[in-house]
Amino acid sequence: MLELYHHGSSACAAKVRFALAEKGLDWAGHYVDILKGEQFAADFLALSPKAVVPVLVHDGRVVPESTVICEYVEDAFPQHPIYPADPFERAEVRLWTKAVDEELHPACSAITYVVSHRHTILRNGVGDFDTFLKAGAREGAAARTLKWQWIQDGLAAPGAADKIRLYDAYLQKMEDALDGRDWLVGEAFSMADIAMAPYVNRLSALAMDALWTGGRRPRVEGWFERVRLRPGFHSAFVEWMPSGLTEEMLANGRRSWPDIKALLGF
Ligand SMILES: N[C@@H](CCC(=O)N[C@@H](CS)C(=O)NCC(=O)O)C(=O)O
Repeated sequence: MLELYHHGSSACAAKVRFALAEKGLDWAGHYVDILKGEQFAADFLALSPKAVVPVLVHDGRVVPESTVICEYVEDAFPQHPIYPADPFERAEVRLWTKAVDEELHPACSAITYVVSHRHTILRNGVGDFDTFLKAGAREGAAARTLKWQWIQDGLAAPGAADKIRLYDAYLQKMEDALDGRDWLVGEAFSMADIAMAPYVNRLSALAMDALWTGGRRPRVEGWFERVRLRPGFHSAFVEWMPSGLTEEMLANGRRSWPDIKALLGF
């Protein structure tokens, strides 16, 4: 029995849902509303001391961290492989997943919070700084302080603009990698595409498709169209979005677009 603790708009949770769908695996969900602070409930913190989704529980055994979860399900359930057989291509896939974990995901958190989630969280109630810090104490004070600044100050928060420039640089890295090929690694769809899909989809969810459409990054545009046609895309990315949040993120994204465009210089 596979159980997934997840949230509808979480990029790392969507990555795991996409991997599970592509591998044809069934799972039972436990929905953790991270925009309402449910990640700080004692029973969830016992599974996820950093207070983040996703967490997989397989027959009672706990596997945190989205990339580790995807590697685990590939090892535990070899059917419909999402990692290539060739060792060099496997290394190439891991370079993408490592980049996501180390750089792109933190950049995605920044843009998502400063453009949209801050408005939702402020409306849901964030309390004062001390309460906010204490709620996520296990996550580390530095990460919590950064989130507080994104929520309070938006795009003016320290380092937020740099993270958005880094995000844009990753789209260019994809454009370069897709030269002469349909997928990011080798000839076939793989975990590299699964790992990057939530981050392109996030920009689309924030109405920022112009970062690759209109001739700006045509290979990324074609890639995203192919990704959207994958059998697992709808269940991973669309079905779980909380009602109202899709529209809210689009509206917030459209409002911030002039600032993002100016920041990226186009
Ligand atoms: N490295 C972790 C990152 C997990 C993470 O940042 N999860 C976010 C959603 S994408 C979360 O649960 N945030 C809750 C919060 O920040 O309070 C992974 O890949 O699983």
